Amino acid sequence: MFHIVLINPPRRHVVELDLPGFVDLGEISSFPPIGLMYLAQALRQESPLNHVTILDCVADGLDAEQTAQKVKELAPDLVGITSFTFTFYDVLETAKCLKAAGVRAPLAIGGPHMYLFGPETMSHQIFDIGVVGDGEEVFAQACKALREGTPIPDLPGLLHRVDGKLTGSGVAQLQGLDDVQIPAIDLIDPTKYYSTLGKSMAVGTICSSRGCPFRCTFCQVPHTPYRTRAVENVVDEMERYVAMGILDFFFFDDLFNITKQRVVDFSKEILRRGLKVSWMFRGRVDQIDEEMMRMAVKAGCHTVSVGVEDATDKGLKAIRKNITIAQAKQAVRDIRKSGARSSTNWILGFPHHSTQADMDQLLRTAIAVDADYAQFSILQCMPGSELYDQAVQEGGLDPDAWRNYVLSPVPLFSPPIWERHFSKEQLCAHYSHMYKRYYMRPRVFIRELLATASFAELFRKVKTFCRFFLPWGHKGHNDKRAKA
Ligand code: B12
Ligand code: SF4
Repeated sequence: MFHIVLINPPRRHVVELDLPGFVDLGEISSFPPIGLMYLAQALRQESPLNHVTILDCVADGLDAEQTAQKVKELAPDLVGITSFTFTFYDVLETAKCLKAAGVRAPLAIGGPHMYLFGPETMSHQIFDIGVVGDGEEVFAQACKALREGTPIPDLPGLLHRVDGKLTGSGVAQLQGLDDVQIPAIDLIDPTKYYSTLGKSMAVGTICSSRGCPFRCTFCQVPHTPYRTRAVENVVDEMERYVAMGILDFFFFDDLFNITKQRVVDFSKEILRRGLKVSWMFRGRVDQIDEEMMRMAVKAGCHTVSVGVEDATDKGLKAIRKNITIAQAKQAVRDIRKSGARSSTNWILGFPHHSTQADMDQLLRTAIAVDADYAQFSILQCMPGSELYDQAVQEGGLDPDAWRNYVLSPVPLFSPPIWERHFSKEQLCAHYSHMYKRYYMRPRVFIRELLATASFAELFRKVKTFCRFFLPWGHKGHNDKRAKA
């Protein structure tokens, strides 16, 4: 047997802005590490000799040292760790603890972080193998080579060292998703995962597509071609969860409703199989209409989250969102008519947000679109996005800030913000103001009360309200971390 341990590392030092009352989804939810579950299934598929364990330190509440002890007890032949750029400090800490605990197995790293900083990450000699992109095929090949004692192959996206020198480049990309196996659901304990945002506490997460064909200027979603899975295959995965008693689903696609027809076909398949499930998805406003929503709701859809981002058609054109405010209003109306809940996302601090009037307009538009929930965030330009390049060119962002963080991560790193017209502090003040003004409206209170199904839900809503709106509820991340 060749034992591979895949680690979802502790998340104790996530890079984020110190925003008052910010609700981190990670705090009110715990989701299965699906990237690792896909990898695990691909490894098992590659050879029956591969035995895989997934160690989810977030769900198990393990710190880096406890993780290292656990891994040591498992005595693996190969260890893999997943990373976001925003969690890289914890990833490196975990890697160091593994070595300190005497874990000698080769260490591989992958995850969304590697798209942005593959070579920089591999400059930490502690990592033996790096994967940029879809891990299934290339990591299985690397694992096979290690198991059989042959050289690691040269494949796009597979970074490794030959005679101490880093080799490999490019991005690993699966051509289609239909050959990808359903992730290894049996390797996780579904009772550890929950979300207070779903219909029930126990949730399953599914990715029915990868990539996105759009090119919004602020977004650094890995620009890989958009690929979808067949709806039958996605519903097969749902059925696997249903057999384990999980009936509520989050679709983690960047773009679920690429076309209305796809949502209709998916809904029909759920209805055809008679599954009593509930689900929510994230998508675009231009592929929503009443008919599609009615079918989706019939099949269990309860919430739709859409990115609108900016206040005016001119602004939306500037960020290349390819939608209009009229479409956003119509989509929210259609979602509401169908009986589902809607959530909109908005961004403060685009380079064309230059005056107080622009900020007022953003809030006015959000209120006019009037979704059940609005999420505001401050523009964080990440390498890989067009706005990041523009900010660097104009001298608005230090081009080395993120790179230096990756080369020498520090625990309380504050993400660099493009302060083109507003300082970080001013943006944070606008952020708080927008949340207060959006949610302190009688119609929002009434809607929320009418939509509250249980005492537990009411309690959660009151708690969130207190965090935002009462002086003693205001706690930023750094405050929480200082206490930790
Ligand atoms: C779902 C999701 C979440 C979930 C996480 C659920 C979970 N348990 O994983 C939640 C909502 C909690 C979340 C939180 C955050 N997220 Co998020 N999230 C996503 C999202 C939409 C999908 C991720 C996913 O499941 N992809 C599908 C799987 C199949 O892909 P994958 O995980 O990348 O895995 C594949 C490869 O990367 C590789 N791989 C992965 N791990 C490993 C390990 C090894 C050893 C190998 C070899 C390969 C490998 O193989 C896998 C299979 O092909 C992505 C967007 C995206 N398109 O990736 C953003 C994304 C990952 N999130 C992002 C961010 C910034 C965050 C936050 C930091 C936001 C914030 N400021 O709060 C927080 C983290 C907070 C916290 N406390 O942890 C960024 C990361 C950017 C970066 N470079 O770090 C992304 C890319 C979105 C974006 N464009 O900004 N997120
Ligand atoms: S913001 Fe959404 S639609 Fe735009 S590129 Fe990113 S994932 Fe695609």
